[in-house]
Amino acid sequence: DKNKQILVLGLDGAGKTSILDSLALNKVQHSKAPTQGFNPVCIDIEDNQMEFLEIGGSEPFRSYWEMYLFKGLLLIFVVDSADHNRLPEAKKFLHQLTEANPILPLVVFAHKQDLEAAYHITDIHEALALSEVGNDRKLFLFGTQVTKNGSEIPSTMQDAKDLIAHLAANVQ
Ligand SMILES: Nc1nc2c(ncn2[C@@H]2O[C@H](COP(=O)(O)OP(=O)(O)OP(=O)(O)O)[C@@H](O)[C@H]2O)c(=O)[nH]1
Ligand SMILES: [Mg+2]
Repeated sequence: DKNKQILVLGLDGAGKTSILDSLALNKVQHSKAPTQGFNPVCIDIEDNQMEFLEIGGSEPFRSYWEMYLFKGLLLIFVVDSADHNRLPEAKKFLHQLTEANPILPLVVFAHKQDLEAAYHITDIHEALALSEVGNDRKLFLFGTQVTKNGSEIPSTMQDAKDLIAHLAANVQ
């Protein structure tokens, strides 16, 4: 369905814009400002144009997340792996979304793996209770990071990009 988008959600500061801009350029690009509302980004992947839609993670914008679920081909949920205090909050929102749509494929980015305090993906899996997000759902978890502006994106992000393209082509 050409009108459907890949939704990119997660708490403010998790790294959504930085991830999208880096995936679009294939070079690390840190975001310069928090997203105020909506941030649509088109990314070319293997001859296909894919439309991503980030919705800002600050409180005023979170009420829109669930409303846009129906437009989602798949959900990318980004967490700051080093922001331990807010993982329970991230989990709460993620579970609200997954309960609202029990089949939407889910790709979790355990982001900011470069930070000393970052939790390993196994701890993120636990903290977000990913084993409880539904048996009928495709679920993937990547440890990701963007470091120096202009550097190559890490291979796990390239892998994630390829997987997202594959999923988007196969779920309707
Ligand atoms: N150390 C580190 N910092 C990162 C990484 N990715 C993003 N950041 C920083 O985290 C901050 C927030 O990044 P954004 O991409 O704006 O986060 P966001 O999820 O889009 O936030 P909102 O738009 O407010 O919802 C910025 O200062 C980024 O430079 C990363 O992998 N490692
Ligand atoms: Mg943003």
